[in-house]
Amino acid sequence: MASENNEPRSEEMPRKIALVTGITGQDGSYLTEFLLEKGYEVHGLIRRSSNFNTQRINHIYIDPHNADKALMKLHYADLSDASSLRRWIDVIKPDEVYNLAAQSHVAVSFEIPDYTADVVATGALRLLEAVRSHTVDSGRTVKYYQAGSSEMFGATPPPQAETTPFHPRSPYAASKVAAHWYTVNYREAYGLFACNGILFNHESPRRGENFVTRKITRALGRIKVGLQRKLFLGNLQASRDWGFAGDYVEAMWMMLQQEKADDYVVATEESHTVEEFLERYFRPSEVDNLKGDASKAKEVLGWKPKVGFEKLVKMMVDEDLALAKREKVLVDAGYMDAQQQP
Ligand code: NDP
Ligand code: GDR
Repeated sequence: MASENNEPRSEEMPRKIALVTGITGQDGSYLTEFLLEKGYEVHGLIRRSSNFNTQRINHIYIDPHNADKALMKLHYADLSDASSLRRWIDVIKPDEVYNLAAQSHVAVSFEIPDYTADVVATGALRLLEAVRSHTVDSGRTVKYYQAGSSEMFGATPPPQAETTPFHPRSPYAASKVAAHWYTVNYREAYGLFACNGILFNHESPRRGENFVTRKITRALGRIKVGLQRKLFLGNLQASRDWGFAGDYVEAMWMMLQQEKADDYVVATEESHTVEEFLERYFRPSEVDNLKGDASKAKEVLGWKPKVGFEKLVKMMVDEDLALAKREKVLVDAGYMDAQQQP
């Protein structure tokens, strides 16, 4: 079970420090909220973008000049830049590192395979190496979490557990398999406290708008208020085990609170299909059916999902309907183009 020493610190106990890559993403935002709630100081690595990319964390951002209250701090870095990773680890001296950064879209990985491998596979290796060399030079202990994926199982039939063989079906999934084994190797070769979470799909109102669940709920809201007429989808035969991102970030943290570093499947153990189909969205090779077996996480970590499929869908539909209504106000006032599609 999770140890208790991560609760908010008393005056004399130093706060735990976490470093989160991918902090601006769906999971990064939920994990940061969770860790701040636990009393951590959270440092996030963000990449430079010509547009602001911090929408998911703006609500928890406090200007660093307000030193007592600003417990989330942001730094520029990139998983393709090893020097930035090592430098920030030396400066921040984290107790825990969560590697959530990725080019995380499976279909897009067929379009940019080289870049996907560089960030997802070699990026993880760069971060592991930065952590390892920092621990050697400083004598400190740093725990590492790697964001693995059910996509690694790919063509292997369900239910998929920790012992199920990987059979990746995309450049993204093959890169995640490499990252998985780099993590195992650093644990075995150097004794690093490094864990792989093998997480099945998890969604939320903060999900990227080109993943299928969000694409559907976003369109539903817009169609309902008259901002959109059609929704184009791909393979509706595909089955996925969909959970709520807020539940899954807790499992990440729990893994790093154990005595021993290990790998865990995190899933709801329920599977559902996508309900519409359009041929032009078919991918070159497709993952048909994913349904996790999370028995180990339940037994060892004491983790279980709080939000089921129906509650998740309702949560996303409600939020996207409210968002579409706000958009409608802007369209009606002439501040936004009605054709502007997500
Ligand atoms: P998102 O796509 O929402 O977030 C990805 C994050 O990675 C963003 O913060 C993004 O920054 C950042 N990033 C992308 N490229 C780089 C780079 N080169 N250097 C530094 N940061 C970069 O993903 P999720 O939050 O949904 O997922 C988190 C992790 O978990 C990912 O590794 C994903 O592959 C994995 N995963 C996700 C699952 C899910 O169902 N959500 C299931 C299993 C695994 P920016 O905001 O600038 O784009
Ligand atoms: P996935 O998520 O590939 O499982 O990867 P996505 O939501 O993109 O696809 C799920 C399934 O829905 C089918 N599909 C469509 N997908 C998209 N994006 N758009 C469509 O219009 C559409 N129509 C049908 C897909 O073919 C697929 O079968 C997600 C990512 O978060 C990964 O980073 C993560 O590792 C895995 O989940 C677990």
